Amino acid sequence: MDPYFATSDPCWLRPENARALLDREVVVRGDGCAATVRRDVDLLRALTGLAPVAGRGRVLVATVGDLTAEGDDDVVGRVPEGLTADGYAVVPDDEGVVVTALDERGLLHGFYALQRHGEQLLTTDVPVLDVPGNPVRMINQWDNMRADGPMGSVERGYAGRSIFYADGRVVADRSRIRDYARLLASVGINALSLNNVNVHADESRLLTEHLADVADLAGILREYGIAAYLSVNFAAPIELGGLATADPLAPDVAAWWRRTTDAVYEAIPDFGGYVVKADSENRPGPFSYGRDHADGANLLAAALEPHGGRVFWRCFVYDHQQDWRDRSTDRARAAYDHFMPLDGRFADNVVLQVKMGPMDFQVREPVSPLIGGLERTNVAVEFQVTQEYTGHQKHVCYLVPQWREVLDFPTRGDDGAPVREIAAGRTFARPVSGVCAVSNVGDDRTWTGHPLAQANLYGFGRLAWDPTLAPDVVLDEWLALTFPGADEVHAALREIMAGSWLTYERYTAPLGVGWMVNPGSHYGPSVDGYEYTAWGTYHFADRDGVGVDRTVATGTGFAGQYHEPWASTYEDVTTCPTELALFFHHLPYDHTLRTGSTVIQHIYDTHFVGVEEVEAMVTRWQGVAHLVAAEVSDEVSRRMAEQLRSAREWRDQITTYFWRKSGVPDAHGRAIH
Ligand code: GCV
Repeated sequence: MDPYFATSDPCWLRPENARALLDREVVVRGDGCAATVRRDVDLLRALTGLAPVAGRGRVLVATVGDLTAEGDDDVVGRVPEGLTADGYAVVPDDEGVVVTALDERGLLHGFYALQRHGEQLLTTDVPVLDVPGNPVRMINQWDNMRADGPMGSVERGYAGRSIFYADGRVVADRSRIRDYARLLASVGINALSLNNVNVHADESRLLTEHLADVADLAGILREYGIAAYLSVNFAAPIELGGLATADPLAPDVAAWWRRTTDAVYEAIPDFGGYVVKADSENRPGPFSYGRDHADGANLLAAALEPHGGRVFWRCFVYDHQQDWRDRSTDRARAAYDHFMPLDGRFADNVVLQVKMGPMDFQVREPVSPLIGGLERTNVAVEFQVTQEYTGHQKHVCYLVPQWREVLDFPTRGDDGAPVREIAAGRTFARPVSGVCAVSNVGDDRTWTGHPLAQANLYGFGRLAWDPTLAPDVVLDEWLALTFPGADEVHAALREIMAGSWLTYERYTAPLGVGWMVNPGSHYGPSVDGYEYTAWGTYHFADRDGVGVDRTVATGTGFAGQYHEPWASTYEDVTTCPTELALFFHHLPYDHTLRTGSTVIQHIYDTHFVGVEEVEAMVTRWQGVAHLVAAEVSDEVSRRMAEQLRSAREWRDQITTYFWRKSGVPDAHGRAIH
């Protein structure tokens, strides 16, 4: 029998959460994802010893097609309007409930919903419908095949080594991968890219030499309704094919991609497609041949198109060899400047994958203007679940509120479409749009290093499925499933986690200016760490003020990339949201913000308050730590101690730096060094 989280924490899939389901007779029809449901029910019964209890009723799991074929017209007639691919309905009948769907993936999602909502859903007396808000719900692994490269086993990974690869090969024991697929499917993820977007020589060969292993991984994912994708090297025709060029307009290059892609589909008929990072941070791309990114993306799209595959083409394209003396070049502008002129030129199976902000997953950024700008191109908004700039999974930082804010932003201004509608492809009929996120898991027993960081993986999946879910609702779901029955623990963790993103923002880089982290690692404070580098990530602090002038009138013009009213709102310092004041403006320290506080006093206040909030978190946690299993509570306690140390270091470096620069003392006379 397959293992069920044999070597790891089951996260939110604790077998006891299935009790209400297992108390009932479960009848499953079908042989695709339905077979997975059947097997998981058997596994759960074996693990818990729970058998159907007389009088508790039965749960029938079957597609609409199957019900119709069996003559269950009454149930089919009561399926609510609006069922779509991957979605499910739960319909009460005389014997209990029927979980039904148009396809077997939907059955799988319904099965996990029954575990999530238990008795409440199993005893519904009205039919319930739940369909995904986004067609594409993708996770990107940044996993490398070797651990000895500069970025280790998982680039920006904070939870141990890759669960997929070791020593240049796909791991032999794939039970952990199956458990991961189960976790992802349980929150509705339907696509997974298997390797780092920085494709090194080993990973490049996944496409050719290691194809049998990839097919095996794709087979595991298929059982859980997840399509496998590979990140590919744009220069693969040279690297793997021995050609002299990777020019997207060269016929032999196109032929190589076609042949190679045909072979992939022969091995994996339902392969999802490619993810590409090109002309970005030393990755090869079409620019080397005087071509643009539409030429590049369409090359791969043409190879994938006959098979129904897609290209996720990343828009993280900027000059990372900038001269810090040059104040006219602005990294924030880059994605829009490169891709907006190409809108309408991309093939139908190209999806532009746009990071949520114009820079790089900072704790606070405005929404990328490219998301609202594109009108004739599929878009997927990219989030980062791994906590690269938000505390490396040593700090508690529940990111769902940040993502929800991005998804709610009415970026197109007057036509009111929030990012979530654009990502869902509901504006301009873009059928393969959606959301993607960089994974935060590794082979750590808890999957995520910090046990509380599991909430971010859970939360991303839930928001990808339903982008209107409230962050607190998602948090409550996660708490109930992860710490079943522990009300005191829930109350404490709710307080600790709900506002932890804003707390993190308070004690790190102020007012949207970003960075101020140690170069390379991106952990811990170093105010000038990136100030005189080529990365385009500056704060321009001097004795008079700080911030980046991105206005049209006097700055880089970035504010002008937005639709109205945002262009004017950001342009004008009196209307620019306070939390983005230094992202858009270079302001004197004595400038009075919309909050009534000066810039310098705001910096002092938020940093002292941020640390006080972490101190309160630690105290709150200490009050309930003994109620949690020791292996979890020790891990949380250890990491919280580091969070407190680090937050104090941030506070002290930032307040001291700005006091020394400005000479303005703290109005409240607190200790600055
Ligand atoms: C995978 C940032 C990270 C890199 C990452 C890159 C990207 O620059 O620091 O590690 O590379 O983003 O998203 O491609």
